[in-house]
Amino acid sequence: MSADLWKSAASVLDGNWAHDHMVPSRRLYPHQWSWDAAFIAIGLAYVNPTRAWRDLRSLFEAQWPDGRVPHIVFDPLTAEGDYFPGPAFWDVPAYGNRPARGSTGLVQPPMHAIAAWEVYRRAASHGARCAHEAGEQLKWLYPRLVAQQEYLTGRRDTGGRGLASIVHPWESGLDNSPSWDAAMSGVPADLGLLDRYRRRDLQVADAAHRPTDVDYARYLGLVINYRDGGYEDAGLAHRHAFLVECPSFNAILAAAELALVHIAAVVGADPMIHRRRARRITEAISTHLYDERTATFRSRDVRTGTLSPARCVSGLMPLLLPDLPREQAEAIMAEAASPRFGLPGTTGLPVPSYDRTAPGFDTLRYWRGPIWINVNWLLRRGMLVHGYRGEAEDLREAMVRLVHDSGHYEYFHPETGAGIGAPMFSWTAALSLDLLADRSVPAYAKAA
Ligand code: 2M8
Repeated sequence: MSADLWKSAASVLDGNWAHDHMVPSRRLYPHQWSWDAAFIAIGLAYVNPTRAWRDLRSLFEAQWPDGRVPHIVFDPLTAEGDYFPGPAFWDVPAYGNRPARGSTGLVQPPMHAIAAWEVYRRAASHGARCAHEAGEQLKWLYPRLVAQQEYLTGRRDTGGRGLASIVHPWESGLDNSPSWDAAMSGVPADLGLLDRYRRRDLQVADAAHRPTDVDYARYLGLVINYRDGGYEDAGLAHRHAFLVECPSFNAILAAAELALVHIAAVVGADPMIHRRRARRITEAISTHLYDERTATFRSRDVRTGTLSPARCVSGLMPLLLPDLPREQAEAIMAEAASPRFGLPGTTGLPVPSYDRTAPGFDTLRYWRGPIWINVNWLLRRGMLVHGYRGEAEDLREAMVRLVHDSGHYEYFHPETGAGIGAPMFSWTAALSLDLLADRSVPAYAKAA
């Protein structure tokens, strides 16, 4: 089974390479996406490390002067009509040596330091010459990764609590998650926008899987508001209808600082700064995003100060952090094992994106129920960080089995395991390679 899966994963990645970057999916997502590039690099490291570094570099070559790494880098060779909202809708001005309309102005979870460190670790295991070459790549990336972190922990700390806020659900990567429903209910939905602009996703994907028109109108309205304010972050609290602190986004932000501890040591920078920052963000997550009453992590609406009532897979992601208090790590494991998520021990499947027992659990609509490989990969990493080796191994096997049986789909039906969304999806293929190679323990895991 593993030889077949390895071959098919490598061939998906071959097929999705577009001159200097990887597309998540040829039809549905024909540009470069930020956090996809990170997950993809982790897998490419096994089959084509040159492309893994190239993909990360292509993304960071589009970094804005303020440090933000755009959530989509547009491929000038892809037609405007092949993705909506495309370059003209975002209308990003030229910056640095980049032409106008080259990217979006939003961000995605900063997975890239983790990816860079994993690609480096893989290269370094091949001897001194490979380690040296990979070290040169890290030297180029390091200041850019630091600038990305500083943007997110600085300008994006709109709540002043030491956490990064997202200004749009798309920034979470968990786009349509019920985690945003409460905050989104306060965002005006101008359905007229959908007369003016045609949704491209509905032409290439099943409407039952995609966000509703009301949600889509809100998504567009939020982009327009941010765009018309020049993508400026100052004063957002007074002029933007959606500001949320997400436990998954912030857990990745802190885990990135932990990866930077290692990267800094390789490039001759000070690792301690990153250690301290990781602790500070972990503390802020632990203090502000944990609901004592239900023993779960939730997203916080910065505008109202309230925690979301929805229990989503994002609430399991703080397990990535080794400094999380023990009782909170145990609470995450209890939540993951409960019928709400049902670790593979009970279902045979990886965990779904939303609470299986919630009335709004939707087996098809993306991020509102289906299983995604990237968040399960992160959950397994968290299990290894905290020494839950048996559970981590069960989850690894469940992911490998699922992709082997159903294919490299974008996501999977949480009851039958059938593949849904885009086929030949890059991060599913890339992370399958990593799961097959089973390099297990992240460098910063707690000693057993
Ligand atoms: C999905 O998001 C895009 C918008 O960015 C979309 O729906 O068009 C999400 O699953 C996101 O996490 C992912 O990065 C992107 C590309 O795979 O698709």
